[in-house]
Parts: sequence; C-alpha cells; structure tokens
Amino acid sequence: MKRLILALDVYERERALEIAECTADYLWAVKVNWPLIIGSGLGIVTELKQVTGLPVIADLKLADIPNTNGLIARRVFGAGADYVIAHGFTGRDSVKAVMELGETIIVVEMSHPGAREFIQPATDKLIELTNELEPFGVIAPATRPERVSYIRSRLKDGIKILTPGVGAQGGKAGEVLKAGADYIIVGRSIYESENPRESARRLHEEILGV
Ligand code: NUP
Repeated sequence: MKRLILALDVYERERALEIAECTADYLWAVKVNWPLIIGSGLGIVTELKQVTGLPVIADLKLADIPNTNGLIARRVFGAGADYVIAHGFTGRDSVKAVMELGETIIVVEMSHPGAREFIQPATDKLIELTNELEPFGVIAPATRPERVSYIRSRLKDGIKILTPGVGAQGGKAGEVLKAGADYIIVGRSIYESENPRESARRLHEEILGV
C-alpha cells in the first residue's frame, strides 16, 4: 500500500516535474505548497497530475474569511487539485466554504516547535470541528507521535491522518505510522537528496515494513 506523500517545495517547474516523475512509483500523492505555486504558477497542479497520474494536494493552509477561502479554493480545485489543506482555527464557516468545493484536509496540529504556542492548545477543539464536519483528513505532527496517537484516539473512524515532519524535521516514518498516521508527508529528505527516487523507494520500503 502506498502511504508516502511527496512535499514538492521547490520553485522551478522543470525540477518539480522531474522529481515528481522519478519518485511517482512510490507515492500515494504529490503535495504542492506556496513555494512551487509562486515559482511556477497554478498550472503546475495540472501538469503534475498529467505527468504522475497521482492525486495532488494543494497545501495552501487557507485561513481567511469564507468568501476569500472560497475564491481561492475554487481556482485551485479548478486547476485539478484533488485536496486542499485549510486551517481550522478560522472557524466552521471558513472551513465549510472550502469543503463545499472539494475534498478538504484540516490542520489540527502543526509539526514545528512553535505549534505548541497557539495551535496545540486548540487541538481538542479542532478535532471536535473535524468530527462534526467530517473532511477527508487532518494534518498532525510526525514530530510528535504521541500527539498523533492522541489525535487518532479522538478522531472519528474514516478520517485520515496525514503527517508532515518525517526526516528533515526529525520525525520517523515507522514511529508515526505505528502511532496511527495513514500517510507520511516528506519533502527535503527526498527532493534535496542526491537520488530522490532512491530516497522515496527507501521510505516506501520502510512503510511496507510497518
Ligand atoms: O504542520 C505542518 N508541518 C509541515 O511541515 C503542516 C504542513 N503542511 N507542513 C508542510 O509539510 C511543510 O510546509 C512542507 O511542505 C512539508 C514538510 O516538508 P519537509 O520538512 O519534509 O521538507
């Protein structure tokens, strides 16, 4: 089973397409974030889908009023994104505006140290919101497997857990999958490595071994 998501945080179109193509065999999906969209334009979403045949997740972490969230999400889904990531802290109306347009992933806890300041104290409420709205999935921190277990224990069955933070941020694929993650999101450990295909293959093997 494929459970690896490539975080393609490069600016250049050519490089992005090259890395996506050579790692696609080991991926469940490709995630694009602001760096790639700013560097290459929204059309990269469509191109990545064509080149890899994989789902594309647009990690825009939308955090605006419902109207603006909707204006952005409409264009991004229109470009072919299969999933859009939105913050939950802006409230149900803002999240619903994205969910009305397509499959949504809600951030319930982030992976960096600063997430402890404001986001982690709100995680329980963000889980409640998620259980009420039933989106495709949530973002939870691979850097804190114990938090992934906690989030899993509170989240309704069927809602997927996607975890960034493996590799460059210190998280371990095996640990976070055992803690209850459905997918791991990996960027720098793949796209900055000398051989991205080999790095993706190794992570895929590790996933299969769990
Ligand atoms: O909490 C989060 N942490 C995180 O790293 C939520 C995210 N969406 N991400 C994203 O995952 C981050 O913006 C980057 O695109 C990717 C992790 O990349 P890397 O640390 O593996 O290079």
